[in-house]
Amino acid sequence: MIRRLLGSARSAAAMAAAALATAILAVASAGDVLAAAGQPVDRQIGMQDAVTPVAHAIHSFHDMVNGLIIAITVFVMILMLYVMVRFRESANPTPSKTAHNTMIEIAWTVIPIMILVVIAVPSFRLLNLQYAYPKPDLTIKATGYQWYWSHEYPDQGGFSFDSLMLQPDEIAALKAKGINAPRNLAVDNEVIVPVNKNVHVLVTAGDVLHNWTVPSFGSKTDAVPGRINATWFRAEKTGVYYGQCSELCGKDHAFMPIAVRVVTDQVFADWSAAMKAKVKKRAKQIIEQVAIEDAGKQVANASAPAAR
Ligand SMILES: [Cu+2]
Repeated sequence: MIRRLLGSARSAAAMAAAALATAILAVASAGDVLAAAGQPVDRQIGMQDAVTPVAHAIHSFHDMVNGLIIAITVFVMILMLYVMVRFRESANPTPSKTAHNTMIEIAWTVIPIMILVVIAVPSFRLLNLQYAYPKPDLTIKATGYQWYWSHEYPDQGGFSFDSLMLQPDEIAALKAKGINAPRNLAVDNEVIVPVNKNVHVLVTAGDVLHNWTVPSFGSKTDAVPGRINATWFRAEKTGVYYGQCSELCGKDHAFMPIAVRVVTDQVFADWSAAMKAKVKKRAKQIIEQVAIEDAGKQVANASAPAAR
């Protein structure tokens, strides 16, 4: 009886594994088609594209745990269906009086422990990647206020600026110039960082709790008044990456987005020099030029999806 139950459990496990493989393929292909870099898109299912080592690690950890969840759910579902059908009253009029089975009890204790260990190892590796900060090439201080972000570049001469969400008329003006400016995400002064450089972001707040988040970077850090938290990223691709305050902070919580533009070393050096010299108009021109080029690239990519 027990042997037969174990045999059925084994075939159920094989079926669960097959169902899992199909589900993972479905999730992976949907995520590939419907995810985007830097900002959400209509009918998106997957996460925004990962462009930093931490975001890549978060995505693969997510996929692994998701696979385990699907496998366990399918396995339990198949077992329950089997029990319901095989041991229904009409098919099994005299129920077994078995109350204990040492082997099964050991198995259902040890297997979950092993699953937790399998989850724990990459989980701690990911935590270490997030919090063992590599040597920074650039440090930025982000301060959350009700309801905007202020960004300071302490190792670039200490210049700073506020980043406020653009209003509809400002967005229309940028679009007229050929710059991509998504509603509720675009800001007047973007955070500018060089590509392939370790950037530390020191995050704090000036009034209430906020949270500095950029999904494509895998960065999400609480901004706490009187305290400095830190996150880091190394963006692998140029472009603009958006995020939003992710700690409920009052009536305009939804309207204090974060926009980080990743540029080449040369553009960053030019922009930083203009900011240091307080020639804000020149700095703005440099970034607008890059933004027009980036928007052109996005249009080209969108019209040639097969080239991705
Ligand atoms: Cu906030």
